[in-house]
Amino acid sequence: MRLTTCPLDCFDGCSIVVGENLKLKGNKAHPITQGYLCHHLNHYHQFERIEEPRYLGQSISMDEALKILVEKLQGHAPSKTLYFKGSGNLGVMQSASKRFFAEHHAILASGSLCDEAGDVGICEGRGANLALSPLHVKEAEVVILWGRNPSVTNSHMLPSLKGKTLIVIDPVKIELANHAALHFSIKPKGDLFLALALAKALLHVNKEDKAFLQERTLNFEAFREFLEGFSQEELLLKADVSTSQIEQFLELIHGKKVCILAGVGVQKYRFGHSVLRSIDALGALLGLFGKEGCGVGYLSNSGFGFYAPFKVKAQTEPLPIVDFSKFELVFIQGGNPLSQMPSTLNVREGIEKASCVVYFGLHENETSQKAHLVIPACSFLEKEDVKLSYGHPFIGRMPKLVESKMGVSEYALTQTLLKAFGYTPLEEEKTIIEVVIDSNGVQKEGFLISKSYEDLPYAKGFYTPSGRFEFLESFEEEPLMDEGFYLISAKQNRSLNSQFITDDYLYVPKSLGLEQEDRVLLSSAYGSCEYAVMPCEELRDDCLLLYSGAKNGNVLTPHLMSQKGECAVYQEVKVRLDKKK
Ligand SMILES: Nc1nc2c(c(=O)[nH]1)N[C@H]1C(S)=C(S)[C@@H](COP(=O)(O)OP(=O)(O)OC[C@H]3O[C@@H](n4cnc5c(=O)[nH]c(N)nc54)[C@H](O)[C@@H]3O)O[C@H]1N2
Ligand SMILES: Nc1nc2c(c(=O)[nH]1)N[C@H]1C(S)=C(S)[C@@H](COP(=O)(O)OP(=O)(O)OC[C@H]3O[C@@H](n4cnc5c(=O)[nH]c(N)nc54)[C@H](O)[C@@H]3O)O[C@H]1N2
Ligand code: SF4
Ligand SMILES: [Mo]
Repeated sequence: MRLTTCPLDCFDGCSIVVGENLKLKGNKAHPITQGYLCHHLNHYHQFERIEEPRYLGQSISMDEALKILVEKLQGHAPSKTLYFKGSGNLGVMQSASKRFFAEHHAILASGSLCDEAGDVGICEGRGANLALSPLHVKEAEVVILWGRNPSVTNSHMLPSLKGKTLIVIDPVKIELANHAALHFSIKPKGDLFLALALAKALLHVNKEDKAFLQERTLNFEAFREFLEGFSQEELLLKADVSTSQIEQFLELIHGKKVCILAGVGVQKYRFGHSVLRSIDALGALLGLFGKEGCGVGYLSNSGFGFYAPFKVKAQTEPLPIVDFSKFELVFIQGGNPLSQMPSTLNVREGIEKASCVVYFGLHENETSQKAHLVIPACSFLEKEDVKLSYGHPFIGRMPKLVESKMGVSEYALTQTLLKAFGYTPLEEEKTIIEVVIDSNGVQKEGFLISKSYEDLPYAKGFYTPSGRFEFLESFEEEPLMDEGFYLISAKQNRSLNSQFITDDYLYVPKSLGLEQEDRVLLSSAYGSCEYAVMPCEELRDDCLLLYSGAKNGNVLTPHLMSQKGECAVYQEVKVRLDKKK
């Protein structure tokens, strides 16, 4: 039996049995995968790959492509060369190429389009961001889905939600809201205020976990004073939640084992780090950390505790707002910035100014279409790698199972560049992988897991300098001034961001009276664009929704990044809608 691991950007890090003709099946023996995969991997071989390298639209050989890449790197100053990596494949070896670009003194795009703002907030309070795996959540009695949509983004969590009391906090009535005991149809960007309102209400009825606060937190009294600075009315108004809903919430969780599962939805705003910190503060008041069946989980730091073989020192530019026009040579690996970065018009203008754009990826997309040099990558079945998951502690080996007929691996491309420039070559790839695994891996019940999870997360202490949980004591609010609708961006079942099958509709509330396929013009401070409409009942009246990966999904999103974490802030914007005649 040949085993590998799904490379995609997903909580589940599925273990895969590879059969004849590379047929992919979920590993039945794996505690998380439980024998099933999702749409992306079930149909993996149906999606067309880039089969040939090309330069200026002409097919060329791989040798020629790599030769041109070397010439371009020699012909442009390192300070005018940008390295940009997306999240098409989350294997550890994907970052090998960073080693070359750092040694070459090129500029590296840093930060993320994804979860970094929230990660900073969690690290401020807990010192490290550990996962709550489905095996942990299974022991809970109440699960709060806070801006996270497991039926789409984390399907291997679903078995652990069966029979639990669910509370959903989401401006969209997601599928699981139909099975929830309570759904806060929260106003977008209202989460920090809701978390503070719940904290105030909990203290008011004297239901906080006093022993936990005394023994395991640093600055509870300062947090209590900070809370006193807000009126409950004001907080509830900002979240658009009623007092009776708050009472219902407290009743549902009272005396129960509670897991809060937070997603990226809550932190697509400038103060995203503070939002996660406020949710964590509620978790700490309830004493949820370090206990069976309890906790607060987010997208964790998958590499926590492991040796990072490609950690480099380099000059950086923040990725979400990087100005491509400042560069002559742009190297893009495993990403599709022309679809996925915020503020597409800005991105397009910048990319069009660069004299050479290199796209190194698996599939054709908006970015490959604009690239001068296109280099096909190996798929995950065609190269050596290892996956550390952001949703559970299992380590997933990814051995090379077949020779590639068309692509080059990130490792091989990097070795070629290092050699051409006379830099020190990388160690053997299998050696690098074993060193990473050995640095923090341990066998448990027949599976390799991260040592950081031998005990329950945070059971032995927090990773802060004080060893205790640290509450937030301030935040900087930046209200959305513009009139108009909130524009929600969420994930969709059949796409993985812009990969696979995207859904291009603009979802609008039924109350607008629009019909399916009606055309509307949306405008924001960052651009305007026409969309075909799909009315839907699941949206608040003040919200519109475009799925991640939708055609023109980022024309209206802001050219901004989070206060901390160099993270994109897709929802820090309001948009105007005009019906086309
Ligand atoms: N099928 C599929 N799975 C995926 C992905 C995919 O594209 N497709 N992408 C992967 C990636 S890259 C990531 S980062 C994860 C993300 O996983 P999730 O965090 O689950 O993903 P999202 O759909 O972005 O956001 C979750 C929810 O947040 C809600 N939301 C939006 N704004 C707010 C708000 O202001 N407050 C609250 N409370 N909720 C809000 C949205 O309506 C949505 O239901 O999923 C991964 N898994
Ligand atoms: N409007 C809006 N925009 C968003 C989001 C949103 O919710 N709304 N979500 C954001 C989030 S959370 C994320 S994570 C980003 C993701 O944004 P990107 O990182 O750009 O992700 P994808 O669109 O999946 O594109 C990944 C590319 O990687 C390539 N690829 C796949 N496997 C490999 C490989 O093994 N090697 C190489 N070299 N290439 C490979 C594929 O061809 C694909 O084109 O999008 C962000 N953009
Ligand atoms: S659920 Fe996630 S990890 Fe599992 S096969 Fe699908 S994309 Fe891969
Ligand atoms: Mo993401």
